[in-house]
Amino acid sequence: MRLRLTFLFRQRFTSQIITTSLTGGLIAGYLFSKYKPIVHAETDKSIIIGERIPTLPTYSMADVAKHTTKENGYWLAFRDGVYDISSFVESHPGGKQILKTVEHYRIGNLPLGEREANENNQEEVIDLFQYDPERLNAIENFFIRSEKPYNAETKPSMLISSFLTPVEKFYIRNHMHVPFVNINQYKLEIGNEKSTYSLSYDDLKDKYQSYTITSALQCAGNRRNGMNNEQQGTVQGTQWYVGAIGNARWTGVKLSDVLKSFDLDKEGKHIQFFGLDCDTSQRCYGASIPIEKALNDDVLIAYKMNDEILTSDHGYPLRILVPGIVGARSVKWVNRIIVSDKEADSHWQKADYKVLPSSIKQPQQIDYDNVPAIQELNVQSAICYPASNDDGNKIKILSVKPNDDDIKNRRLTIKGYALSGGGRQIHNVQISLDHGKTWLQTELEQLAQPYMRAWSWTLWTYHIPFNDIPSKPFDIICRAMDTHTNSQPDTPLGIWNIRGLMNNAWHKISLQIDENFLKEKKFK
Ligand SMILES: Nc1nc2c(c(=O)[nH]1)N[C@H]1C(S)=C(S)[C@@H](COP(=O)(O)O)O[C@H]1N2
Ligand SMILES: [Mo]
Repeated sequence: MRLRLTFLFRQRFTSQIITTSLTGGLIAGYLFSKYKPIVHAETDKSIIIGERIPTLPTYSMADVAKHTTKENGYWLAFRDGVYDISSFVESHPGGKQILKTVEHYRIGNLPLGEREANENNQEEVIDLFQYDPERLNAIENFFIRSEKPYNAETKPSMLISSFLTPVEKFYIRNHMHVPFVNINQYKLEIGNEKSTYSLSYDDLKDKYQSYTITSALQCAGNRRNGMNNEQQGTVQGTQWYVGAIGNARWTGVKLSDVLKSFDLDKEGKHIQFFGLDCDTSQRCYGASIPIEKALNDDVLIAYKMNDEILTSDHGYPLRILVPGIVGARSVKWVNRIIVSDKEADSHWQKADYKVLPSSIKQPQQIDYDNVPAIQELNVQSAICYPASNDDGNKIKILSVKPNDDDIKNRRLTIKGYALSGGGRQIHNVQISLDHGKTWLQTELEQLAQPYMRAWSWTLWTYHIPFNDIPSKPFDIICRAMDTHTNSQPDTPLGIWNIRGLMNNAWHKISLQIDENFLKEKKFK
């Protein structure tokens, strides 16, 4: 019977199924990949499939294993839940209907700990990434660091080619899959321990005033690759070069307006955000920010990026946008906002995205509760032009052919970005051609931004006269200072941490003027 069933479901759901070992899991796996949390048809209460329900009886995996025939019925275990799917097996209605009704088959819970002990017998047979969008022209715009989950950084020359980063060139940092969203069922839940309110997508857009801010977003892991060194070791995580950053116009409603409208601004220390992207154990991406930040600054529940509806990679339908703070807190696909005395109980708030002491060589070696979560960004700058279209992490010495404009003006143009955290404006950006002995002031392109609300990045340009350029390989270094005279460290040695976070050491590129150009154009 088991074999026949498997076959039956394979036929129906082939595209969703990768592997299986148990019939029940096939169904459950398929069931749960789509709607999280599922809206219960009758009670209209949000429930999470497989979550422990204290009022139900307990059955062991051994009990479950006895129910695999028509006579005894068909049971299955999924997460902490035990299900009797006999009637389902008799009638096997179509997929959509099953999705809505799976918890109707619920009869009990596994004993505490059995789920973990039997994880191998409870199967997850879904391609969580089935809703990841097609990404057109990705290779043109990005260095793709991983496909599943999708992590792609903007090529440096593209970064500085416009003040606002076009959506299709904006870096994408996904810790898991892109979740499925049914906008008609979508609800944003907002609450605290006592009460929970909910808003539909249209409610949110219609009932609150909209705001637009220009803000950079930068991953705390941007420039991680530059932290690897021989003395201290290779850092762990996605090996970003300088492109896990972008600058965009974000439109949405103020988080503070929404909190105030439900009287949720009076108590609590942290505002927690959770996304619809959850792993197979129902752990969803989540992060939190201090309530002071949420109430006083331009923190948005955003629905537009550069005046267009958010794309699925950037968090459709709604994402949080916390300006001045590391990207990790700007939760995408947000569907739950919780006011609490505690930080979000998620891996990314409680363990990852923390700068550990340099003595820690394995992240497991530390009690994370003693290390604060990163919030505000530090002062940062990077050189983005000239740059190669090949992976910035691999280029040792870049061969540069000056463009026509530069030839006419007998100069080499250098461009890059700078940014600081917490709304601090960039005060200056300088470059050095002699390893930091002397510094040259660059020209800044920046917005006039309100005091302590400088969320946007600053682009900068410097023209090096041909006469000042050596004919052999040479280095260019850049560094920025913000209005609080925070500056960047000269090397990553003093800020090295095993997860390679918050690298803001002076950025250096090594280059050489193209040999043929040197010969042809009488460079000097
Ligand atoms: N739900 C959810 N939100 C998320 C993430 C995620 O994986 N899931 N990644 C975070 C991280 S680490 C960063 S740097 C930014 C990246 O936003 P972007 O992909 O729109 O550039 O989103 C943040 N929000
Ligand atoms: Mo990030």
